[in-house]
Amino acid sequence: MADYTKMWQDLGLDIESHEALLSVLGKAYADIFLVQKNRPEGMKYFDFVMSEVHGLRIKEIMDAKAQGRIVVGSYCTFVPEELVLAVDGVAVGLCAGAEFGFEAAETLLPRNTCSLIKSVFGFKLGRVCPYLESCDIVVGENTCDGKKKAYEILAPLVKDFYVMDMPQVKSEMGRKLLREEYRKFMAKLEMESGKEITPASLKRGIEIVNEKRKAMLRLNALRAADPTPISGLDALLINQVFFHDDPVRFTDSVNKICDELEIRVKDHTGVAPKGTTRLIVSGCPMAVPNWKVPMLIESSNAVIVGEESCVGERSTRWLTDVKGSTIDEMLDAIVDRYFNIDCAIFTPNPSRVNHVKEMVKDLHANGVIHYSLQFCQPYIIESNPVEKELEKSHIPTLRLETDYSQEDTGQLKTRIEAFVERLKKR
Ligand code: BJ8
Repeated sequence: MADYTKMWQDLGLDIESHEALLSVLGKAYADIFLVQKNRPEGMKYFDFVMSEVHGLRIKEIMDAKAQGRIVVGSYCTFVPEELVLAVDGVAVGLCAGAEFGFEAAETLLPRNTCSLIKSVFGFKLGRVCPYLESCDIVVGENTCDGKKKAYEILAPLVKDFYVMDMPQVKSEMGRKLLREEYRKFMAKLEMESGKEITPASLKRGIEIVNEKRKAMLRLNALRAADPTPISGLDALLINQVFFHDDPVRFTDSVNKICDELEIRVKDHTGVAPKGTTRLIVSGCPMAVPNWKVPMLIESSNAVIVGEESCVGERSTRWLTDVKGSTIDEMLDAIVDRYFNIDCAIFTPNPSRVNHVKEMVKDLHANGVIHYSLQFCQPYIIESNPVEKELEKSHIPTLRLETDYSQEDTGQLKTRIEAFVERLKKR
């Protein structure tokens, strides 16, 4: 990587802590990803993106800012990239997947806060995230109680923190609320960017994001093959890069790897032998660099073939209808698309478990690992009925609850191995 110290200094990063973080991440990446066997050639692009994730990509974002484009960061898949693109902005997902700065975070938050939220604070207080520091607007959404209360404390620490309210029920009123919030967000984007959203610019934003999602749907479908042509770790990585990369270049790179995977499927080439135990992971999102559980699963004679998660299918499913020609029609189509997202903050939330069942069937999975972050009430509470419903449909399920530390890896590995053994005996 070139020397980006000056750029990081200008962004106000703590250079020493940032270097330390990058060196830990670089080593973890090499130990987890680069040691995998039979990786598709197309993963080289994503390896490159990861090697430059705080370098070249940030440089591109700074160049975009210099050209007058705004940068909008978010912590949730409910924030529509289509709208940001409609003002020619740059949308970035703000990663919160590392156990960094938790001690500082716990001076502001209770200890029993989920790791994802603590990581948001750790990155901010430790000044180690160039994405967060380059944002013109940071959007916080009123989803789970942990996030919405934590955002009250985060808001004064961030340059322009914008709160988006969120429905909790899939009702007509809920839909109206989401539409109104998206409309208000459009006005905010127009004000900050100084650019008007036109039918043409909104359509363009929708089309770019649809293409990105189509590429991901193509990738997901290819994982139905046995042997599976790509590891769950690599697929997760692509899902994580989904939130940072330039959308057009990302789409192109995913389609390229899909071309390669199609040939692999035809040739019966896979990352693990045919008949390897196949698992779906369902639950909380795994933001970069949260790779712990997938790494444990795939080193236990199993392969992950799908992610029912916001870093996974909840972000990539459903395209936005492009038929509309007015802003109102297109906004309705965007609301229709996003209102499908079956996050556990919704009550009730039956479509989520139904989709897990569909994924098991379509991807020929042998079982499901339900992944919850400790202290995440929505997903932990929902894991019980989800497990019951899946077991009723004869889908073996293992519920895991963990955090970002490495302390429980031995215990998790033992449970995962026992689960994989149980599946093999069926
Ligand atoms: S749409 S899943 S990205 S809210 S793990 S912070 S839920 S206590 S992240 Fe999410 Fe949007 Fe929903 Fe998706 Fe709270 Fe749970 Fe922590 Fe979580």
